[in-house]
Amino acid sequence: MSSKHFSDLDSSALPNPIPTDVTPAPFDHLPSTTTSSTLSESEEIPCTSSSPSSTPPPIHLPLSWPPDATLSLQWIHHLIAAFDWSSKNLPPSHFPSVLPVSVFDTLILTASKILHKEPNCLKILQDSPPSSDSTVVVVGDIHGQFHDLLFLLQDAGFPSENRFFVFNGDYVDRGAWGLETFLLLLAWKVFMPHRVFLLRGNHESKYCTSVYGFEKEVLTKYGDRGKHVYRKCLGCFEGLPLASIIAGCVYTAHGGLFRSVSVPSSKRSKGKKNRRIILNPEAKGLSLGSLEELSKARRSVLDPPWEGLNLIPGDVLWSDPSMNPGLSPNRERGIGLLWGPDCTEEFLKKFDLKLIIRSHEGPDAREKRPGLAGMDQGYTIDHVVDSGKLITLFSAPDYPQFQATEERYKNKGAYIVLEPPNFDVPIIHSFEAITPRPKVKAYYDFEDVIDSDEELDLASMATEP
Ligand SMILES: [Mn+2]
Repeated sequence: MSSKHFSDLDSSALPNPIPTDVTPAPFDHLPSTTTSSTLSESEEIPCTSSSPSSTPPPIHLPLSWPPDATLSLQWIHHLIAAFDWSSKNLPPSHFPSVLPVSVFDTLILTASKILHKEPNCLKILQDSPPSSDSTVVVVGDIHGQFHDLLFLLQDAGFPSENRFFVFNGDYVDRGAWGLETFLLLLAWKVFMPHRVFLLRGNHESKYCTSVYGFEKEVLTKYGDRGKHVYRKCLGCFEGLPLASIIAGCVYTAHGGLFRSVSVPSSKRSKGKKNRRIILNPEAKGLSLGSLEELSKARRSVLDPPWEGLNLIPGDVLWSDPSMNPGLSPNRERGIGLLWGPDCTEEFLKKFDLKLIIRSHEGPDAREKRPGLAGMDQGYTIDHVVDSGKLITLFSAPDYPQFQATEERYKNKGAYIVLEPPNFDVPIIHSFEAITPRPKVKAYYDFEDVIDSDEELDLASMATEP
């Protein structure tokens, strides 16, 4: 395969001068500090960034798959530098000159094979005792804000033997670099499949990506091959696991808790091998689902259903916490549940957990949730109960990228670090958005599309093939 230095590219096609000697600096414009805090200490402690990783060598474009078919840290450095550079210097339609369809195909196929084999609920650091210096970084919604993700990775430190990452979904939509974001995370998954874990968000679906920009982004970036690329992305979304349990004590999922879809059958068949499961999908008699039920749910669906028998994936991806007790249908969203502090306590206690980390609500959503805190610091502590806590974590600062009003939320993003020995005291790092953000056009009509994901158009989902 032929490869070029940046300087070999056809400069007439490019809006900005081509750098001649490209030693990319993917982490320019970094804010100088972040803040971190633990739940037990309310004062803010300056967070020292880990030292920058070794400077990558000059990049050759287009990128090619490694000849020995094994991804390396250097390849990921190249991918980061190439995406960062192209996002600032190339029109979106030139994306195949950075990552050809053939390389995309190999990356997504390799990642999909790994992801599809993973269980619905990943057990992280559970089977073997973690080494004393293992940490886990948990990340919330990113929504195509690629440069903010680069900052987060630099600030938290890259995934490594001792640094696990759990991403809580919503990689794409709204922001202009969902493809770069998702592909970078897939590359990390392929490179370190037992250290990097990618959970599904509600936006990793056909419905959301057709409304909030990712489909159009892919069609714009890959032109006549765009439909093929989009289809492959949807197939990969279907394979993403739904939840994780970290060190036996922290449950993470994009939306959160979920209903039980089965009730124990009558005494007659109790204890028998052929014990029957009676499905109970009706809203009446809603009860909290178990981890066993979660493990049995069928997650390979383009749009998790809001009715019928397979409700657990939709709940896990779409539900929200509430200050009102009990479980109830999530009428604002049209899918999923609302659950109260009593449900958080029941879930934590039943499964011997200390913490729930969920995402899914940004500053726009929180504006409409009286009783729940705003998202200006990138996280909120929603429930504090006897057995532990429920935290909402949102990692897209200055969100959404495109807004119809001058006034912005100016929210920080945040990520959480869990440390040994117990992994149950979250250390929260809040960070500012990268400025300036490269100027690009939105891939959806952000002036018309509603702010948060409320009022899901169920009718249009129902007609999807
Ligand atoms: Mn979401």
